[in-house]
Amino acid sequence: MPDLKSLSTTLGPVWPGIIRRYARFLPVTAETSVVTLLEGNTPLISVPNFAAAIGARFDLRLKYEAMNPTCSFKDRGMTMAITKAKERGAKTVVCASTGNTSASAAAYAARAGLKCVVILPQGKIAQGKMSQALLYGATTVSIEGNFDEALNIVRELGETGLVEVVNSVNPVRIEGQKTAAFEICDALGDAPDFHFLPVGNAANITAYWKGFREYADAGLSDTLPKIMGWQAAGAAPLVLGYPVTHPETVATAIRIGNPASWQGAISAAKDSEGAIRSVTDEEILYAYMLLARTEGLMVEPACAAPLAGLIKAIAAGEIPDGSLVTATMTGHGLKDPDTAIKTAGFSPIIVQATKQEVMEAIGLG
Ligand code: AN7
Repeated sequence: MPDLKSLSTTLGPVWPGIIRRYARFLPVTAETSVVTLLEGNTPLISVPNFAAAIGARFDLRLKYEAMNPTCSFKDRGMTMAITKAKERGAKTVVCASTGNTSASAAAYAARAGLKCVVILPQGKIAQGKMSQALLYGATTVSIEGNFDEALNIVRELGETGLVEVVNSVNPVRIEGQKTAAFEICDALGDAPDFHFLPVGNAANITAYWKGFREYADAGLSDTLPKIMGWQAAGAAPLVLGYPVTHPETVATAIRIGNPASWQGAISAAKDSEGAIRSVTDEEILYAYMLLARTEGLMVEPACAAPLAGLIKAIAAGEIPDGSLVTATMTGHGLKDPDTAIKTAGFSPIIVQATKQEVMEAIGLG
């Protein structure tokens, strides 16, 4: 039996958060006062049951970003954005959001002692995300409009010079988010053959491609993956080639009609020899439930877009046998309990508090 001291040695040093871990790739110095909730270091989970269920003859691993402090990948960008906002002496940060950016901004602003304002599309924010913004204490404004309109207002607020914008139009957000690609390479010893992810405002696909390239340039990985981005069919401007005025999808996280990082997304797909495509809400919800029921992994609907995309890519014969495929699960399923309950398709069985009634209800009576 190892004693406690050698056990803690085996476990290695405490994870310091993404800025300290990957400082050499980020716009920080030794003097930077880092605002962190120890985000990053999320698991890369093998999903053999799901892979078998969709007929995959390759190794599939999910980067489970739900394990970040606010339960989405946004924390990687937000530790950077809030660190830099504080460094510059900002007092107030502001963002537009489909829910996860606002949850993350509100949390990191609370941590940093900054005021946070979030602008949200009314009625289109999943309940878990709304609960986060409110409990972290952000000034929360719902507009009678969509995300794209909220982002336009935020850009205008930024031009007043009175507030610091922490949407991904702030380039340090993408710097933080690229660290997820570093972690995938660290876990695998190289880049995967394909990387699948959902696409909304298109910062994350831009960030992953930047991260994979920087790691290869630094000699820390040998290959580059094909980047496969997936939009919801009702909100697929990058697939259509023009902005969508009234985006609609059950995956409210990616209900975005005019992505800010449009060009970054197109370059990622083109330069990596990947693609950006779309899947229907029906396909999204099928993959969402299949992952939960085959692997016990709960993700939010947006994450199921790349999973549904994978099913399509398999059908099209696009993934060679024996490939190594990764996909980002950007946010936790608990963010959107309403869609989970609706999609599950059944309700609890209500019975009297007796053994007999319970036995009957579960088919043993
Ligand atoms: C779970 O929170 O845009 O393509 O305002 O929450 O980088 O926008 C969220 C986006 C994917 C898309 N998955 O990433 C916001 C917001 C989840 C998300 C995306 C989002 P981007």
